Amino acid sequence: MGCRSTTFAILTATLLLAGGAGVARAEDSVTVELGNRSDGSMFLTFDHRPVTAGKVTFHIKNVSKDMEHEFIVGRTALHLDELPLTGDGTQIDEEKALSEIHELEDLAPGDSGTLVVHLQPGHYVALCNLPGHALAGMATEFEVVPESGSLQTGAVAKPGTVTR
Ligand SMILES: [Cu+2]
Repeated sequence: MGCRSTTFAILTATLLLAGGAGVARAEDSVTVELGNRSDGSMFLTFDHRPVTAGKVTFHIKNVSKDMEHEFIVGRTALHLDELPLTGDGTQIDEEKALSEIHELEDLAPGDSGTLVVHLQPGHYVALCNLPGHALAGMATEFEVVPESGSLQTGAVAKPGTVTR
């Protein structure tokens, strides 16, 4: 009996330590490129995925020479091809499609910007929602996963879904 309660006490202490460290350390940084090509196609790329939950800094560069873009991140249970469109069919209906929306608007050609957010584990999309841009390729989906080694459960990452 005495032995069991000692084991329990050690386990509890370990859980507390791991939890505390996870909260303090979780930090990820994602480099994002926004752009468009001469054939009319457009892109929004991440340098890595999945993204680690916690504080996430997006370093966003509009590499276009001739077009303004924007960067929007939102949480959704839907995949890219399931996102509802606005009435005229040129934009994602952000209000209907996304929750926890963060955005960096009005990035002129060649400009860079930073967006710092706190993300919970889950499924997210990132897009440029200027008319026609998401449908031309400026949308991607990604998973936010608990920090490896953390003891959070219940948000198991799905296999990475990569759309570029
Ligand atoms: Cu755009």
